Amino acid sequence: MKHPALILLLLVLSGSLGLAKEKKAREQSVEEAFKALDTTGDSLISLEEFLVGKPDKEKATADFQNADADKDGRLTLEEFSTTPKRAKKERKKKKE
Ligand SMILES: [Ca+2]
Repeated sequence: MKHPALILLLLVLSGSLGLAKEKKAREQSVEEAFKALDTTGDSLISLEEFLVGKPDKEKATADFQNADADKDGRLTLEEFSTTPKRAKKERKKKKE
């Protein structure tokens, strides 16, 4: 005999576990994308590395320059992973 309440609880629990996993997976995939781009393995992405496999070099160069917060011509994992947030903020600023 099954207990509906228990099943519901299990569903809720597995749902929130799934969300936590998803968040972790997202963080991991950013790190993985970073590592995939970092062909020299120095934990920095140069513009040259960043452009590998990007069909639109002009747009990719602009993205790179947006992400390069300290303008040293290389992206750290931090700069790389915070890019979407900052880009969103800048778009908002332009609208105002
Ligand atoms: Ca930089």
